[in-house]
Amino acid sequence: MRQILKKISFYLLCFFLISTISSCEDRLRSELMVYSNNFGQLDLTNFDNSRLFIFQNDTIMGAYHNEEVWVKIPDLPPHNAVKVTIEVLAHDSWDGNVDDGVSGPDFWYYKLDDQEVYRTTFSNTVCESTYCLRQSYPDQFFKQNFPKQGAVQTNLPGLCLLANQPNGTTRYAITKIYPHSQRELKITMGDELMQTNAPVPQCDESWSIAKIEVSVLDIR
Ligand SMILES: [Ca+2]
Ligand SMILES: [Ca+2]
Repeated sequence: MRQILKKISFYLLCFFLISTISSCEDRLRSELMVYSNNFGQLDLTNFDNSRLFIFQNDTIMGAYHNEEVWVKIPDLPPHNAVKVTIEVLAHDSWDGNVDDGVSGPDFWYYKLDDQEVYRTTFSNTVCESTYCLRQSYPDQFFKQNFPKQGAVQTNLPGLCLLANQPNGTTRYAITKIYPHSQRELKITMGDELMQTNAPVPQCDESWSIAKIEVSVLDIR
């Protein structure tokens, strides 16, 4: 009896090890970074509606308000998925999920090959017991997270309306993996910002891109 139990345990262990190892092998076969642009080299090859400016000693692309900007990344090696990282700076008084027809919601989204794959909101407001405009990020719209949740940097000044405030710009780094196998990838970034009561809405809230990075993956 003891021998049989030993044998069963042995076979179970083998089965566990084999399934674990093969599932590891099957998940990610290769990953290759094919594009990385932080605009330090002023590289705007294959962009549309791009413009650069210097913010806090860093060259970034923007600022945008109710606009789209896209980049095409050609000549990708064979792959079946892409990992896309976008660093977004939300400047000034983004109002997150507020749905009042005046201040928001304030959407930011991106598309891959003209298909929207990600839509969220950002909120740059304070959060107190009597006033707290929630944002969807780090989830997609509609989720009720706290303002600036998931940010990688919050101590940057605003760009226009909040230019004199030390926490007026929030930096987010969004990394996602998507199925993709075409030789070219088009990334379109855009927003739907609302601020109908502001004399200059672009000054009230806008966004910029600090970095775009793409890796091609082989996942089996
Ligand atoms: Ca606002
Ligand atoms: Ca707004």
